[in-house]
Amino acid sequence: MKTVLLTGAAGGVATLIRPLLRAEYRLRLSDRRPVPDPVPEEEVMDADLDDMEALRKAVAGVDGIVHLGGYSVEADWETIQAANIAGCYNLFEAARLEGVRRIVFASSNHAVGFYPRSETIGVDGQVRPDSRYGLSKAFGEALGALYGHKYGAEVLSIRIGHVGERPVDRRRLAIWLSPRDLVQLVRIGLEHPGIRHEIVYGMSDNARAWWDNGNAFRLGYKPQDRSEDYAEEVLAADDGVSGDDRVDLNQGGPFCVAERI
Ligand code: 15L
Repeated sequence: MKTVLLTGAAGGVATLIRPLLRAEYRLRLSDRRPVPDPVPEEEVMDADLDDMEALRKAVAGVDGIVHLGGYSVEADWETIQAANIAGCYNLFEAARLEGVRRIVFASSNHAVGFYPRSETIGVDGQVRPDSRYGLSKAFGEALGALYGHKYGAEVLSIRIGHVGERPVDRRRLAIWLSPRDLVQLVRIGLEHPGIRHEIVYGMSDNARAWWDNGNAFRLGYKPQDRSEDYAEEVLAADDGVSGDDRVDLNQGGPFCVAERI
């Protein structure tokens, strides 16, 4: 069994996928916060993303890293800069110094949130961040490209939509990602041979999608879950109208106007 470091292990996304991942991988969990309910097969190693020494220890000896750590919504620059810019750099650098090549980076749809919902986008266009948070995710993707092409890392950046057991509102019908579909993408990132840096969209089989996920399909992704199965219920509960076109017409939704979320 390969050993995989999961950063941000105390967060919501990690908590949803840990039970599925540990069926396939020996997990090492790190976070600055206490990790809830570790099981005996999971190894917990506290590591703050600003502590290189702790990060190198957390990274040493693993076969791959799933980097979910950092700040996961919009915030002031100091917070984003420390957690998602410097923190992400430190993680990639610790991996390089410890000889760990495989990194799955949790990017976000907010790296491209200012594309209109009327447009279907792939992964080759310009980034169009909708927030400081989205900007930091674009930075993380660029780090993946740098470390892949310059230092021989093998990086998959997943532009995650919204991970949950089910889509929770109209916008999320387009961008929902089930936990087991995320695990499938993570597996591709950890196992697919011959990648340098690839970007895919983290979404399930969503009929209302704004993203062309051809690159994920090329790498073997076959999503198992469909947001349309929940559409009737979701649409009845949410008309998707906030009254602000920047929110309602852009892919990033509320991140397009928020200073903090
Ligand atoms: C994200 O990137 C956030 O981490 C998550 O909390 C959701 O808000 C999601 O985007 C979204 O766009 O719904």
